[in-house]
Amino acid sequence: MGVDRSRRASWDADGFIVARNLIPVAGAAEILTACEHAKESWSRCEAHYGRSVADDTIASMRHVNHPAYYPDNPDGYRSVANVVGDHRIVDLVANVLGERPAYFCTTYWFNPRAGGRQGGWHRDSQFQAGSDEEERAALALPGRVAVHLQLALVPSEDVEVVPGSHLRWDTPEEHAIRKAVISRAWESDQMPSAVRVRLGAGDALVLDPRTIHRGRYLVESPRRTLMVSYSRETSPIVHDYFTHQPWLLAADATEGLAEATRAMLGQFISKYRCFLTSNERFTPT
Ligand SMILES: O=C(O)CCC(=O)C(=O)O
Repeated sequence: MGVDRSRRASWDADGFIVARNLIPVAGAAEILTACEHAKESWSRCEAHYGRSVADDTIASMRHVNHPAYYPDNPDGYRSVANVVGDHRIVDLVANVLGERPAYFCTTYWFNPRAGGRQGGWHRDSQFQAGSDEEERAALALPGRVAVHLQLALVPSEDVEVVPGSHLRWDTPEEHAIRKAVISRAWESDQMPSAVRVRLGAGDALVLDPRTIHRGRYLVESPRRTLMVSYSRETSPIVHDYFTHQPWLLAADATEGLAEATRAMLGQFISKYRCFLTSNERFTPT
């Protein structure tokens, strides 16, 4: 794996990078067709719940690489599932992490049919921590590093980031915005120093979720983005709706997938095996 030092330096300083034309437009179009097929199937029945969780305002589905969403479409399944181990993606993530990444989840982002909104500013850590003290402590743990790789399947400008915010705690102004979830003031357009990321089809955004960031969910503005989330192999096990992927234990789950994807999923299974057999129910998020 060759390290692109300028990319790594941008990542270290800003907490995100953009890789233009990571996947050719035709390749992005093929993945898009397959994801749309999966979304149709998911909107009828979410596989973990066994019933629909979709409504007109929803803007994402998790586990778009679940084989249940591809009945009679094995080619579509392969083209989405193989993104997880695609060397262009894995090498890019390895470049910023400084080590081979460990897969943990896929998400498909799309514009909602109703209830458009600007999206809430957050650090992902705020959804796991009970207090600011806990969140500050979690942010300081190197093992907690995760990476979201967003592959745009159509052009979109729906993610904003505060560059460098992963390296420090909030200013009072940032804090007041991102913690104002109930009043919805976290959807403010006044976040200081925010930059909007513009992506063409096939471009990738790699984002450190410790940054202050948000997605935007506009009805009239098409968005179709496949996100693959990775952490470090040594990151702590977190068993939740994101990582609960028991279907991967089925003998034929990874049959026919690319060797690199099988290796990536195999590593995930080894780490999570004893949790994947639990009957715990998680709320889709
Ligand atoms: O891309 C989006 O819409 C939001 C992504 C995000 O905030 C996240 O996954 O933490």
